[in-house]
Amino acid sequence: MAAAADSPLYLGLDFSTQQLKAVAIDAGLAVVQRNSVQFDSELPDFRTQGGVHIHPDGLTVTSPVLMWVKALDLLLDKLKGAGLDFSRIRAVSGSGQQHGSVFWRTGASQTLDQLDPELRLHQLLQDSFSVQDSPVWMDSSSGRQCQDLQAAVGGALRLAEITGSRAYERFTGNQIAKLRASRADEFQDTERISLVSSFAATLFLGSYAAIDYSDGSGMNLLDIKSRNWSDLCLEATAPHLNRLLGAPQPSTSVLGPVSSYFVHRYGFSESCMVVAFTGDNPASLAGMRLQQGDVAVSLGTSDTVFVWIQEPRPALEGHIFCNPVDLQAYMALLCFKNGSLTRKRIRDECAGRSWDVFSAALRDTALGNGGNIGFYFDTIEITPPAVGVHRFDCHNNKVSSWSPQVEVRAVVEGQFLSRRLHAERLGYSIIPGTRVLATGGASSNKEILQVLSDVFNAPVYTLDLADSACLGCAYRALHGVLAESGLSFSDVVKNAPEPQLVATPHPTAQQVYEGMLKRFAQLEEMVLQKTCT
Ligand code: XUL
Repeated sequence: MAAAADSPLYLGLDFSTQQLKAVAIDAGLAVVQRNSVQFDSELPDFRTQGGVHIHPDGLTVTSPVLMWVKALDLLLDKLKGAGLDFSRIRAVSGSGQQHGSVFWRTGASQTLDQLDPELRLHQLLQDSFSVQDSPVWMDSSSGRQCQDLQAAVGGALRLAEITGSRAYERFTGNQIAKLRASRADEFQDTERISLVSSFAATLFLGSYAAIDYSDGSGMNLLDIKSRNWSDLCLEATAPHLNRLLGAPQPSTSVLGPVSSYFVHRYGFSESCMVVAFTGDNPASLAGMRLQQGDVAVSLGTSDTVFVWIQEPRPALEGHIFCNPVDLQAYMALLCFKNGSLTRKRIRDECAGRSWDVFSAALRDTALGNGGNIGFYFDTIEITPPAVGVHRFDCHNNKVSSWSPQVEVRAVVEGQFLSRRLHAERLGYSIIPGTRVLATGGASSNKEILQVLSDVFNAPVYTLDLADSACLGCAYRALHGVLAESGLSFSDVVKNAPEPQLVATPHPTAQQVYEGMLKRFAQLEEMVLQKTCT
């Protein structure tokens, strides 16, 4: 049933690397508007490629902060032009690419407080940033600061135990430390540091928005257990950082009403609330409506795995973040560089460049592949840091080749055993009711998903969500205003479209893969020792 023309709406935004997106939903969770602004093509003056500038050193990667501000001006105009009645919006929330940072110049809070609705945000805020080119998640120029931080806190594992991750160059604390050392004057002239998410919330709020626990977990600064800044990490990063960051807050917090600028310029209601913005990965978890026991596997150029975790065990690989929808829980994020390109290479070499032949090979070979196990790291892998192709027979002996059909099954089984092994190492466990949610390009291949289902011994569902982060934020906006009446996030989104069941595990799957997983772990250890020497 269509919602009444004046019924409430909830707006979700996503400031991602290449574009700014918006989704508006009604209280029945139906999408009523979608819109976006592409940075490269719609804001060409900023001369970005893929939304970023890669600096001559090849390591430094930044985005112009004013491009993001201008994109918001443009997006709101587009939404208005498309007929969105802003007065119906009860709450807005959003997400940003994780780890990126925004440096507000001294005096910017006063500017934010008195925004003139006759002018555009990018005109009003052009002098409000001490650093014009914001470091983004693709930056890898802070290696030195990572080493310093790990040394200061007592090693990589200790840092992971405190913050959920060992030091990563893209993590914000290390970017802040680098900026403080390399651009002391700009740093000195900074009154507040935001993440991309809290910067975007700040624009709506007209005052500095808190960093939320979940996105804050991607900084190497937050103690994920106490959910407060770690003094040890702050001190090792920069002086007075506590003051520059402000206190972190739950990701479900209602931060306050939109600023009068939005009321007067766009006709937002004075009572429209801003719900804390968060990182794009936590927001995707909300968009996919992940629950305890579920695992989301995105099968793209690289494969990404998200899991809901109750008892985290931070390690030297992967990341643990505070959970964006449940204050007691956590989420883990794992990235695997060798995903679809590797599957495609094996398809080309062993299946005559045909996905149909590749699928037939999966159908015609037995679960467990006769005990053969393969590791396919065409490029140096992130999880685990190994390289090369390594094949082992059922006696753990190295072999140099297999029949094309065995090779096809080996690449897919090996990849999914690895996804499961590394998720379990961070504290994930399969429980009754576990669902595997598959997204991304390869999620349209039924035979690949059957192997996924068998290896995880759980049903696999697919989700057609091109904009899970954005939709997740529209859900989070709705939850923000309903949470006060005690409703959990899962209560609020229970009527969202259900994912589609595409594969259920074979009756022998558990028996086959339990043992295989143990062997896989031992063999991976051997591969790692070989490639690290
Ligand atoms: C996660 C990460 C990326 C960005 C992409 O740690 O760096 O997924 O969030 O926007």
